[in-house]
Amino acid sequence: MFPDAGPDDPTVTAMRARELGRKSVVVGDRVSLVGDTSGAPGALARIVRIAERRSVLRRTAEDDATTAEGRLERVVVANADQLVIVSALADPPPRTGFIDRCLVAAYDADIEPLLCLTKADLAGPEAVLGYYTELELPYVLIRPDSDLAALRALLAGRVSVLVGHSGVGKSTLVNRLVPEADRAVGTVSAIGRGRHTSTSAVALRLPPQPDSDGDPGWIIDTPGVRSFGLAHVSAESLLHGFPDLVEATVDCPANCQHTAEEADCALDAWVASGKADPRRLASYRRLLASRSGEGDPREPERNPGDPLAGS
Ligand SMILES: Nc1nc2c(ncn2[C@@H]2O[C@H](COP(=O)(O)OP(=O)(O)OP(=O)(O)O)[C@@H](O)[C@H]2O)c(=O)[nH]1
Ligand SMILES: [Mg+2]
Repeated sequence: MFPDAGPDDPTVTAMRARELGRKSVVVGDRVSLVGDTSGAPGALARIVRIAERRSVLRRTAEDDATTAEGRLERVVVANADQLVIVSALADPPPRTGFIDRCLVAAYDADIEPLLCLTKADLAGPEAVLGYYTELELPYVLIRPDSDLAALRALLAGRVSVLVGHSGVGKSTLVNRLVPEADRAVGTVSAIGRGRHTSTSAVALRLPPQPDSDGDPGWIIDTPGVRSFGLAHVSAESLLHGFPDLVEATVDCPANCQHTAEEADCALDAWVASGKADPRRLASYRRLLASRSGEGDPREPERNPGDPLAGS
């Protein structure tokens, strides 16, 4: 029904047909085309059907579902198999609060997470990796001269989407993986923020590798985001982004909300006995609070003494 075009097939320009109504087409969608699919100059095809999506990665502008912004839900991509959470180790500095949000979104959408730590030439990964010790989270380290074979192996055979703050090096990485991609790359300002160089998401076919005859996969570059709002994720599902904490909650009283105000929440004892990092519990509770409108995801939420914690 939706055969894949091969690498040598022409690039077809298509527009959404009126019969699709208000349904929007997003990057990663598999579609049926009619009309001129020759790819010749000036040829225009029409998208008449969108296939059922295997996965949908969403984010909201804010965390609080009671506000208009919180209800503004954006589909980032469809049909991704892997969420590559790109975080620089410096310039801009890593924010585990942001990574935690991406992990929640990945588990919620049933997309496998991969942590990609860039700019490893500028700072070491120990602090970030230490925070995730309990989580069997796969990760790769990237520096300008690093060999990308391990990353290519993790990307092979699937559709991966890169997400991260502006300036962390997503497009730089895409250009290395797909030399003809020619994605614009930006600079990072003195305050350590990128300039939102990429303005739209683009899916690119990864090139075949000489030592492998399998499908090299697809990579989707996306514009940098300031926050990853989670208003669409239920309080229950938030916990799935914290597999190191989940187990403790079987000992919670019925209807425990797991907030710091809950006198008998079993998470406090779990952390106190060293079974999980207290910073992970603090991060989970910051997310819970933020969803009920007590925090603003756009502001770095820092814990005094924990420079990694912002989002
Ligand atoms: N030192 C160092 N700099 C890097 C590395 N990767 C990327 N950069 C630099 O970081 C800056 C931002 O890179 P981009 O690739 O534009 O970042 P981006 O994540 O695509 O940013 P947006 O499109 O704004 O979301 C550029 O100046 C890159 O040269 C790295 O591994 N080490
Ligand atoms: Mg970019």
